[in-house]
Amino acid sequence: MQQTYRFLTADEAASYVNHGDIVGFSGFTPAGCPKEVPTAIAKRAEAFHAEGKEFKIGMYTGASTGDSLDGALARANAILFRTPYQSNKDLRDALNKERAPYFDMHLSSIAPSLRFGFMPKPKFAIIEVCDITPDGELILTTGVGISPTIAHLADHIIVEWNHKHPKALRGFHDIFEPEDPPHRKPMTLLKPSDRMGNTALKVDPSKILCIVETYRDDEVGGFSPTDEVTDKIGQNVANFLVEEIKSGKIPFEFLPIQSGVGNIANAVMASLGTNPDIPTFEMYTEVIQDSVIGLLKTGKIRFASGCSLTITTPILQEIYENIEFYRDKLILRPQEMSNSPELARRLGLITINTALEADIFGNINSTHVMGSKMMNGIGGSADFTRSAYISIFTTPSTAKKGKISAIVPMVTHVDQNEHSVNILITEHGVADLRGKSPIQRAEEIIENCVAPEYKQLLHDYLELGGCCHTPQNLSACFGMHRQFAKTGNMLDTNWNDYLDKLP
Ligand code: 0RQ
Repeated sequence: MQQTYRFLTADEAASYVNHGDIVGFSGFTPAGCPKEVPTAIAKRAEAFHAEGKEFKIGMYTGASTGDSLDGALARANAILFRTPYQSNKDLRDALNKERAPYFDMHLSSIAPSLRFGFMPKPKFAIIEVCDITPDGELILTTGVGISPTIAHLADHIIVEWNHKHPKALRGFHDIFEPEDPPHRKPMTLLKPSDRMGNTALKVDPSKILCIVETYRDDEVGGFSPTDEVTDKIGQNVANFLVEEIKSGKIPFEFLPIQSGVGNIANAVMASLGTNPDIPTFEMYTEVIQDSVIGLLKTGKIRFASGCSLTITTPILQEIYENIEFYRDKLILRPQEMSNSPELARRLGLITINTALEADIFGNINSTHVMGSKMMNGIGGSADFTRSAYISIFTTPSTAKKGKISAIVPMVTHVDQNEHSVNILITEHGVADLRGKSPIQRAEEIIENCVAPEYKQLLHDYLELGGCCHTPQNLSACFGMHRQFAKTGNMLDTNWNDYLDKLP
């Protein structure tokens, strides 16, 4: 079917969205997210609120988004609910103050949960494209996210045609949506560069409500320069992998790498890139950051499969100027594929993600500061960790100028548990948790990963006389956190203050 589309302004498109509507947004991280219509919806919400009327929408995204989406809607107090990962300061503030009900989900689970009817289906899908055909072929931009599923489930599709992205992006995507059980077939990829889907997202053109044209950069922030700590963490990761190859635990031809987001992840990739003993490699990951592009250019990375090009504007511009160089080196897929546990296990991924805190027994908290305050969300870390060939977590050994130890007796929130975490790495060294009992893991972590000034405190904790296989002391296990709340410094902890005074 050939369709003649209506071109509207962002405000005109937003006028179709009403209080209580549920909206799915394209993209993954700020890459590939719509920018004009979400801001116009936020303006509409503010106008309704000024008249004393309610206006809030339910929001599904791929992961975090840009400020003109999450930031604008959070500031407008226009969020009925929001899932999954987020990293916008104003949204974080809103959800921690309970102004924006938020639930955190594994990124691979959003699209199937919508199809299964576990969550209400979206009425609108707002999708950024770099091209569209009259028969409903959408060429996505830098992030795929949950676009295939929201486009297929929504009643109406609003297209943001962003001319900043070249039409030549056609060919960089591998768009596939699996059948649901009991009709599910295997995802057939055997290596990161295999394909199984289409280059375009095919939708029913009669569902396209309108097109809003724009010319806007992705809102990807820059990275802090690496510092002594992140450099050391990166080197420790690289050296660990080199030793694993030498010992034959990782095959000599190496395995695909998954790496999370943020400053530490960027530093880890830089170290893998410069270590001469790390062979050339491929990535099967969710977020392709600036550092990966540098390594594609040097040839250290041969191929990168991801869900998004979360790339700063100057580097993205450079990609677009040399787009043919990247055509056989990059691929973007829906997060149901990029984060598929089935594929992570089959491809044998080495997964590298970041913790806010870890405990001495190997449990990881990546999301909740002091057990309560949501940072960003679990993202794809568990999609990969549980199915990895080797799962690695990295963290600086301390935070807040040494007043917080990132390694504590018991994490205040569990995102990954001791059964899934193989390796913990800080700037001080590597704890190999494989094949060790809880007490052996605790000794390995304290010896190799904990900051020197916290070692005795944690050794003493192990001696407190907690019972049994995992010797937690239930009176004292949060003593370091409670001490931070009291004096602002975990180093002041005296275990005697936290033991029950039993008769
Ligand atoms: O706060 O900026 O106020 O100083 O936490 O810490 O060191 O800048 O770390 O940018 O690499 O982010 C886990 C949040 C790390 C991220 C997390 C404070 C610290 C600082 C941030 P300030 P850094 P990064 C990929 C896969 C989710 C799981 C994952 C993340 C701020 O990597 O969201 O990997 N991961 N998913 O001072 C209190 C502690 C602390 C602490 C650090 N123990 N207690 N505050 N901080 N440790 C994501 C996707 O799937 C899209």
